[in-house]
Amino acid sequence: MIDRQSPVPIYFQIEEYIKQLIENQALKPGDAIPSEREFTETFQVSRMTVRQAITNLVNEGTLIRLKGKGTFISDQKIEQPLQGLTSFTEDMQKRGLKPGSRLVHFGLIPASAGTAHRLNINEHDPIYEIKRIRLADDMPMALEIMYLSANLVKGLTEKTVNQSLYSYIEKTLGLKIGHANQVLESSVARAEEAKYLGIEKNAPILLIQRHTFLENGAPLELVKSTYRGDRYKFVIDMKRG
Ligand code: 16G
Repeated sequence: MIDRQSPVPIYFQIEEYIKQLIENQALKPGDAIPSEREFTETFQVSRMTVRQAITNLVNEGTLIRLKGKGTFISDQKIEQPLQGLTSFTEDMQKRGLKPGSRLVHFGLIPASAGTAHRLNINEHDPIYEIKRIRLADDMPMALEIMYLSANLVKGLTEKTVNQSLYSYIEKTLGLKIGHANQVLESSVARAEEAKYLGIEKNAPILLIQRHTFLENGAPLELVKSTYRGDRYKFVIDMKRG
């Protein structure tokens, strides 16, 4: 399996070998990989070389090292395309995952000056403030905090926001969602986010802020989403010129 004549470094060949095992599903997410000793014996290479290969795979997120337990295959990250204005429910369904929500907070409050400005309503107009954990196959993926004008998105209840909000807006209310501005930033989980997402405090997260508009130009929602850095990667196709 290891080609000592090859100009490809041996540690890199070991990395490729482990990746192959994952691709062939000989090793699945959550499985432990063989110990450093087993690798050195199988490949007849130094422990340093094996360690280098494993460290590289840990650093790129393919493997995860758990103190005192060993090294395991990480869960595959969800690839989220950046083009296309889709809902969480649609994104999960496309991947064959079961979408879900766990409502953390639902309130009807008066808009602050800043939120009113961004939603193009008057200060103190009623807005919904909704916080929900988004689930894929019952696993927490993201935490969303959103603000919507109650005079535009009428009749929201705790029950409706446990299902797809976009479906309620489009199918029940007959509003047409047009476009959104989105900003992505990297950050680390604060205590509250860590608790809701089931990750360690200070674990890497992706912060996404979306400002969505209807086709007629009216601002629809202000959303701040916190995505788990260990479960998500964002991809985009780019054209030159
Ligand atoms: C996504 C959107 C959010 C939208 C929600 C609707 C991002 C960053 N956010 O989470 O703005 O409100 O989908 O999802 O993509 P739903 O229709 O499943 O409720």
